[in-house]
Amino acid sequence: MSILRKALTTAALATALIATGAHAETKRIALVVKALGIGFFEAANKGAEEAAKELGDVEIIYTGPTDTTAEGQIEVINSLIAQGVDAIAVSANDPDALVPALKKAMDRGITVISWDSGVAKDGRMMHLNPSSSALIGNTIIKLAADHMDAPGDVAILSATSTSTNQNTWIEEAKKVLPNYPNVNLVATVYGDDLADKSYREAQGLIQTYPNLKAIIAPTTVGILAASQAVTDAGKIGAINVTGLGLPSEMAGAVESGATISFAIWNPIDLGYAATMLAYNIANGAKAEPGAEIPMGRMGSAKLDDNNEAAMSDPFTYDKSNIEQFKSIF
Ligand code: RAM
Repeated sequence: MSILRKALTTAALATALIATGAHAETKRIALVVKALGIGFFEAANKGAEEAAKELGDVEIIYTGPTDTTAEGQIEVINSLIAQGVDAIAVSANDPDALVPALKKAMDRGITVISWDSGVAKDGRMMHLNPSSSALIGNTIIKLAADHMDAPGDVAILSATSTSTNQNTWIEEAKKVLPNYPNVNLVATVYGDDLADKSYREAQGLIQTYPNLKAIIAPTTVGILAASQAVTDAGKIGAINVTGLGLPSEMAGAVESGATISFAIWNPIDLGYAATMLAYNIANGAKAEPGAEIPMGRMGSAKLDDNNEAAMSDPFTYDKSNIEQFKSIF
């Protein structure tokens, strides 16, 4: 080929790429969250954007329904399929209800993973847990027990009744109850990760159980609402609110004493890791038992027999360290 011909061919190719927007190589990864407006997921999105910046050829589509329903997520997923995104990384409001829509996505060649709150095996290629579920279950009970010097009533304020992650953690928490004789679990109620419903459910617990010593909310929305309800009821010091929260949202509750301590993993890291996994699988990494899929600065995810992996351990926050973390997430 003459030099002139080659130059022309290259120019023609460049023109063609510009004509298609030169986006042929860019991966569009949708981060589908339980609902918009939840600080935990906004922090995860920061991590997803960080991963996209590092990778250079990724566009993040941060999306989800306005409330925490499976129906809302199915609509979102169908629209992502219509848009022809490259990957969907979902935190599910229900383990089973999303499966048909996600199967359809996979049939069309879209990479599908779940993270945070899982989808049943048939509906995703892999699932990224934030930590070991057994460890989280034990942690939330221990957080309550550590501040009880006598037996007392304890209640759980969860997210939705179909939420995969909270249901798994509660199941694990119940298994370790015999190790914590002071914890008398009296009820589990659901605030649906809505601030007002969670607040009302916490108020209901305070009224129904006069000997309540702790409320465990394994949800960032629930723990914040419960600490507010305990504060408004004048019960600081009598009822300790604990569970999983964000330092940025819980600093006031720790300061007032409504919450002595709580735990969480880094949600920015979780969004970052989920994005890295979706990207690598979309680019050909095989999600199969035993595989180790890279997650950038978070190391790699080693898949178990269910194609699941865990990111890192939760960390406990209290008066001694919350100031340091409240500006981060
Ligand atoms: C809420 C959501 C999320 C959960 C955290 C702890 O933000 O329910 O799924 O992981 O709490």
